Amino acid sequence: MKIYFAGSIRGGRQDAELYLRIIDKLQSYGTVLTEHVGAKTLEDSGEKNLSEKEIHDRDMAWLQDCDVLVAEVTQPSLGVGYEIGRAITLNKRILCLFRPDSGKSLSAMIAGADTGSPMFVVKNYKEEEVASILSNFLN
Ligand code: 6K6
Repeated sequence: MKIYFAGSIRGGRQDAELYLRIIDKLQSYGTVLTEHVGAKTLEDSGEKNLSEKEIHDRDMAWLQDCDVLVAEVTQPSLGVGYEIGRAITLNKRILCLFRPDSGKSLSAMIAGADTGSPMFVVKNYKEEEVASILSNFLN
């Protein structure tokens, strides 16, 4: 299975270590195309020499190629919202993970897109629930 993981980059890196832990769990289900989203520093990601167009075009190619999109949506990010919208149009299965304990409110455009279909699932979660949520969604 090819998994596209989306998480905030320019929207703010507060949750980067959590992204790494989620990516680590996702790797037991298949290939995570976007490991760099959990990178500790931009230098670690090895991406600093790519132009913005190269990043956009490569990420869109990966999005087309993936089987599922898993997005951590607690830290608001224009890029993650854009990826979710594009993935809906591409008919990809999508799991959005949101932590209510953060005190943030999820955009109605994401929360309201969950109509009960297995193609688009929004889960309010605590970190200890990640393993079982991923297992339910990916198995
Ligand atoms: C730095 C660190 C990791 O990557 C970089 C270089 N920039 C990007 N590289 C790859 N994907 C990116 C980059 N910037 C944004 N994205 C994509 O948009 C990712 O797939 C994220 O899910 C999403 C983050 O968007 P912003 O608006 O928070 O940056």
